[in-house]
Amino acid sequence: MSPTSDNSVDTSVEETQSNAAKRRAKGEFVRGTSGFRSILGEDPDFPAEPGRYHLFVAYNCPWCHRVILARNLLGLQDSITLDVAFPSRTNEDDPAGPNFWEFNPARTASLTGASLPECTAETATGKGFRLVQEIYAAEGSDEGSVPVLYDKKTRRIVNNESAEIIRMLGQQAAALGSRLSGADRPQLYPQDSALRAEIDTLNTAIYGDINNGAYKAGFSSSQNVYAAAFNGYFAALETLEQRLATDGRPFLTGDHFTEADLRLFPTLFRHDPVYYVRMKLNGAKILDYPHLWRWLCRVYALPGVAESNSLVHCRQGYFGRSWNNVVPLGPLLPMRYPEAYEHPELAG
Ligand SMILES: N[C@@H](CCC(=O)N[C@@H](CS)C(=O)NCC(=O)O)C(=O)O
Repeated sequence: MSPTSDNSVDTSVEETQSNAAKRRAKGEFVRGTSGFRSILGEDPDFPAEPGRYHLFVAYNCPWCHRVILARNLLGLQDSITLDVAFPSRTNEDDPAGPNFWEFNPARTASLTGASLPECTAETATGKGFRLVQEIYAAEGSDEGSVPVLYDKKTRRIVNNESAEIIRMLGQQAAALGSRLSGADRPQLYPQDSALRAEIDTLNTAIYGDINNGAYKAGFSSSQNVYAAAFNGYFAALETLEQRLATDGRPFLTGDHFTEADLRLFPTLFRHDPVYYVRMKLNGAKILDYPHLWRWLCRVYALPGVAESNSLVHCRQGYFGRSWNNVVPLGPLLPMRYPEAYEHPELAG
């Protein structure tokens, strides 16, 4: 990962932690950093082997969406197993307390009034844990975030940083038993120093202004922090719109889909049906950016992308607990989502 840092964080991966407590006290949402950072295939404890690794995810989490996208696009669906937590975390009345990710396939979603078929129990540790936090606690950690890349052989956490997980899956896809041939598999971070520098630059801008910027806008309780995040978010979208418009390129760096596209997709997939309302990012819809809209539909049509997520989980997760359990049902026009992503022509 390319070191561009203060406080030794790589800002294409995570945000600086300097004065985090003071910034939070002033109403800024500051995302913490991930503690498990082993690299599969490089760390001798975690060799690349088919069928050995597992992902713990929640579909509404955009960082989880990154790793599920990488798993599917790289043809690793048979090699890497998956457990899916319920999109809303535990409530105040939960015996373990609030705000924990829970594996509970029987839990009812207020949006549908039924359980969610994609949700699973915890099937990898052999312990059948209810909470993600228990998987961390088993290794003496008080972290609790998803995604988690887990080694079923040694029953240990490998890594809980999505930027690193997608990179290592890309680099180890063949050794991990990808069902796709090298020619059919996207090269997410190709061996080309100029292209890698371009991807790194895009990653830093897209992470700071768009992926995490959306949370700074939606979760901060300071009007100034919100306004700065709002303006940064839409300025970054306009820059990407112009980037695609200049030469009509299909993907951000040109003819091929790379990591930069993969990392942008989860946020734009959530913008019109969720973030526009939930994160107060109502400056425009992606539909208002014709090249970005066609790019979104182009990526959505790639094999493995449509099934890599669920807007029902996203709506339930982002609105469920914080909006009196009443989930907004729109947008209805020009058509419902995600069906709208099958219609690049909608952007005119
Ligand atoms: N930098 C991490 C961020 C992961 C993250 O913040 N996940 C959220 C869900 S969207 C989470 O689980 N937060 C709860 C927690 O940290 O306990 C990554 O990209 O994997």
